[in-house]
Amino acid sequence: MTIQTVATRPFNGQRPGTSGLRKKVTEFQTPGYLENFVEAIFTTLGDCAGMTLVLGGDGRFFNRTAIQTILRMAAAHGVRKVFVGRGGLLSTPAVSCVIRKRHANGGIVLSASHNPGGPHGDFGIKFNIENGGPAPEKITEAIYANTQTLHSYHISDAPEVDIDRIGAARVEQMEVEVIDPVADYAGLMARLFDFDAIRGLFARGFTMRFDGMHAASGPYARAIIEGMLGAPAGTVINGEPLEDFGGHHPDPNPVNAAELIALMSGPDAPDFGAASDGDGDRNMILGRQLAVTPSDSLAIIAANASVAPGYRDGLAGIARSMPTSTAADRVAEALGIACYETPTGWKYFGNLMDAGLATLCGEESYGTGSSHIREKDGVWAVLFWLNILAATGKSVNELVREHWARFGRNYYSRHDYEAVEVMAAEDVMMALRRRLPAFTRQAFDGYRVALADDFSYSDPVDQSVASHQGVRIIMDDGSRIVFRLSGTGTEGATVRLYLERYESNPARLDLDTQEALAALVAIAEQVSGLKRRTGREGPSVIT
Ligand code: G16
Repeated sequence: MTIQTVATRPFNGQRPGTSGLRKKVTEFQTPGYLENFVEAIFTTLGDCAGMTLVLGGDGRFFNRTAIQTILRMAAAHGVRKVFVGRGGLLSTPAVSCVIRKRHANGGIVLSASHNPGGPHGDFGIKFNIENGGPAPEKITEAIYANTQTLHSYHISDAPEVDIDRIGAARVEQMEVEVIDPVADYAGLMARLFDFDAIRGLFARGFTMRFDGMHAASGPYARAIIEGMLGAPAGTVINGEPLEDFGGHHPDPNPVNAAELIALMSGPDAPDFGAASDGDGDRNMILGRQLAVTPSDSLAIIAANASVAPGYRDGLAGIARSMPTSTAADRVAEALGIACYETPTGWKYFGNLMDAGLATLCGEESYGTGSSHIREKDGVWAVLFWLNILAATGKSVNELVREHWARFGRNYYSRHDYEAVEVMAAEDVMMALRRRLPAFTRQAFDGYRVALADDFSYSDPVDQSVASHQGVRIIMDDGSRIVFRLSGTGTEGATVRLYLERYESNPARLDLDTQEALAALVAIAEQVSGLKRRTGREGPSVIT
C-alpha cells in the first residue's frame, strides 16, 4: 500500500449550495471531480492526524464507489479512524447521531436528498462538523476556495474495504469500523419517546403506513416501528433502499408520494400515514384524507411536545426558516418562549441549538427536527407524532382541527418553477429587488403591504450575517408572499414562490388551500411577472 499524489485541476461549480455539493452523477464521475472536492474538505480540516470521522450515504447509485474513494483519501490524509455504515448506508440523521454519540470530529454524508438517483440522477456530498450538523457557511466557503486552488490530491492505492460486514478493517494506518447503521439511532429514539405507549397503540389495532420511498429511512422504520414498537409487518412499504429509488423521486410530499396519498384518501385508509425522503431527514405526516403541512406539523409537535419523555422539561425555543409559515410563532408565544427566523438551510439552526436557544426546528420543505441531533430527522418526526397520538388518544384530524381552532390556521403553499433558464430566474429576483421600496404601504386586492424586503439574518450567537436570503412581501394581516431561488437543484434554476395567509375566523378554517391563497397568487404574479419572465404557464410542482 502506498500513498499517491495525483495531479488534478480546479473544476467549475464546486460551490456547496443549501446543503452541500449536488450535481448529476455523470458530473461526479468525471475523473478527479469527487477527489477534488474531498481533497478540499481534507485541506480545510488541516492536520487530520488523530481524527475520527463518520462516513455514509443514502445508498444511491455511486454511493459505494464514493465511499471507497473517500476511505482511501482519508487514509492518505492520516485520519485515525472512520466509522462506516454497513453497505455504505447511513441516513443523514443517523450520521449526525453517530458523530455525536461516538465523539467523532465530523462526518461526510453522501446524498442528494430528495433528488432522483440512478446513473442519470443526482449525487451529493456534504461535510458535517463535530456537533453533528452541516458545516456552517464559513467552512463550506473555505472548502469551495480550496477546490479552486488545488493541483493535486492524495490517495492510497489500498484495495477496497469490505463494507458489507460489521467489523474492523485497515487502510494504511487508518482503522475502519463498519457499524450497524440503525443501532445508535434506534437507541436514541427509545430514550426520547414513550415506546411503551406507542406499543400499546399498535396493540389496540392502530393502523399505519410508512412509505420508505425505496430510500434510506426504510431500514430504520422497519427496525423501530415494526421491530421495536410491534407494528404489523407491512406497516413499512417501499422499505428496501434501491440505488435508483425504484425510478421515483424520493421526496415525501403529496405530489411525489402519490401512492401513499391515494391510500390515505381511500375507504380503507389506515389511521396514520407518513413518508421520508432519499436520505431520511424529511418527513410527511398524513391523517385520513388529510396532509398536514410541514409548518403545521412543527407547530403541533411544539404545542404537544411535553407528552414525550425527552421533551417533558419544556422547550428552550423554536426556530423556523423564513419561508416556513408562522404557525409555530403562535405556539411559541403561547408557551412564552422565543421563536427564531433563519434563512433556508438546516445549517443555520446549529448555533441556536448548540447555544441552548432552540429545541425544536422546522422548515416548510418537509423538515422537522430537534436538538437531539443537528440534522432534520424524518423518522424522529414520525415517532413524535406516534407519541402524541398515543398520549392523547386523538386522531391526526382531531389534533389538527383542534390546533386550528385554538391558534388559527395558516393556509400555506409552495409553488415551484423548476429547471427554468438561470438568466430568467435571476431576472425575476433582480426585478423584485429593484421594486421592493415601491411595494411598502402599497395596496393590492384587499391587502396592504406592511413590509417588503430582501431577508437578511444576523446569527444571534456568532453574529455572522447571511443576506439576500429571499424577497418577502408581508401584508398588514401577516399574510406573506416570499420568492427565493432554490439552492439544491441540479438543472437550470428553480424559483420558489411561498404563499401564506392567516385565518382565525372559525367559519373559514376549512377552505381549499389553493382557493384560500388565490388572491395572493395573483398579487405574486402582478409584482414579479414570474410566468412572463420564465415563459411558464404555471408552476411545475405545487405542494
Ligand atoms: C435542504 C436543506 C433544507 C432546505 C431544503 C430546500 O434539504 O437542508 O434546509 O430547506 O434543502 O432548499 P432549497 O429551497 O434551497 O432547494 P435536503 O432535504 O434537500 O437536504
